[in-house]
Amino acid sequence: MLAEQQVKKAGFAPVTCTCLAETRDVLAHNTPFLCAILDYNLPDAHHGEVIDLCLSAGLKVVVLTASQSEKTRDEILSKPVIDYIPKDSSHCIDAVCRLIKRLADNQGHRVLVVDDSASIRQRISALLARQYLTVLEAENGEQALDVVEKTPDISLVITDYDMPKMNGLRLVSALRKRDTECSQAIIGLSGHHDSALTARFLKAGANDYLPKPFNQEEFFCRVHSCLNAIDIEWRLFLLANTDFLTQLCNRRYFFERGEQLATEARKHLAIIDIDYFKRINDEFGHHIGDDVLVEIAQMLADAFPEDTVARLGGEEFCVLSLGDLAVFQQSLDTYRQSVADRPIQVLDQTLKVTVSIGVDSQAASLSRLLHMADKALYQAKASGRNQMVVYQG
Ligand code: GH3
Ligand code: MG
Repeated sequence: MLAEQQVKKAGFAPVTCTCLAETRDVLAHNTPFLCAILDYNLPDAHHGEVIDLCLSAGLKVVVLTASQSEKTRDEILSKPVIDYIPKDSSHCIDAVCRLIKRLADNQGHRVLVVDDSASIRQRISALLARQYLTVLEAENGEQALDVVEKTPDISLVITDYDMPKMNGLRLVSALRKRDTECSQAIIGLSGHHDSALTARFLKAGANDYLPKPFNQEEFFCRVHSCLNAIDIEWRLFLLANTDFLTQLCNRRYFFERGEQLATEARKHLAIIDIDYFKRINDEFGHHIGDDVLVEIAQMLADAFPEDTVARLGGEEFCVLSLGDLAVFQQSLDTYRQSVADRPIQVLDQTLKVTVSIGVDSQAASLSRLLHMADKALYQAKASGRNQMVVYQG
């Protein structure tokens, strides 16, 4: 019952069974489950029979057991279960909750397995797939870099050391050299019994190292701790770089992105400012004003999926584009028109909102682009609002 409460508290919807027969009844309904948390010893099944039952129903299985025997542990781990958790203290329920959460979060992660041995790749991939991870494979470092280039959202790379073309250490260094927003966690592997290899992998930038052959439990623990670290890193990145209200990039991200694009020869920048926004707040209240900001921001993000779209502050937004200038200006004007044409529905209110837009594409630096676009925006406001002005130097 404690387990049920804790699992619920962690945000999941458990179905509990107290014996093998009841488990059979529940499975007969074909309900999709994230996983099954099984007690090895049930009143009508003392030898882990429920494990085979759930595995044969295609469920991911985590086993809890009070048994301290090595034999039981080995027997459980010889089956394709996700994990084995000893019931040695009340903390085991915390471990179960952490594991379920990890499994649920794993569904959004891709892992790249790099090894020149097809059978080892296959074995590691099968272990990872058992944990809801999406697995990609490469035969050597060169191929791995190619896969990472084409698949930017890989969270973890597990790489062997000794491979043709590019070995694991060179791959780690090359991955760490890449200048991307979110880096991958890396685990090095090797069958060499060279004690210096651990330090060499870690110094090259790997997060962890495992000698081959490895123990399955240890492997999962290390994979989980890497993915936990990646999740925290990503959450912090989003917190630091996203505007809380509109979920657009924030001012800080925008200026950092501007720095990264400093050497790009062709950049265009637009400042979008809601017209008479203060009146909306005054007339309908701040919360309706907030809803309008969210709606206008969403429309802007949808209109410029390829560009950097940010909330600069207040009711002022910004788009930084590297694309074709004529297409950019046309898209901005289409956006302006669609805002004007589409009354915004918030609660029981229908509001007419317009935006003014200032654009510059001549200045070289981000600060000059902003300055010129701001001048153009001022002109758009002074000429009656609901219009776009391109700065003419
Ligand atoms: P203009 O057409 O000249 O741009 O007039 P305006 O009323 O849009 O501009 P002004 O700068 O006078 O007012 C902007 C208002 O935006 C004032 C401020 O209270 C409001 N504002 C800034 N941030 C937020 C926010 O996060 N939520 C809400 N609801 N209002 C905000
Ligand atoms: Mg305004």
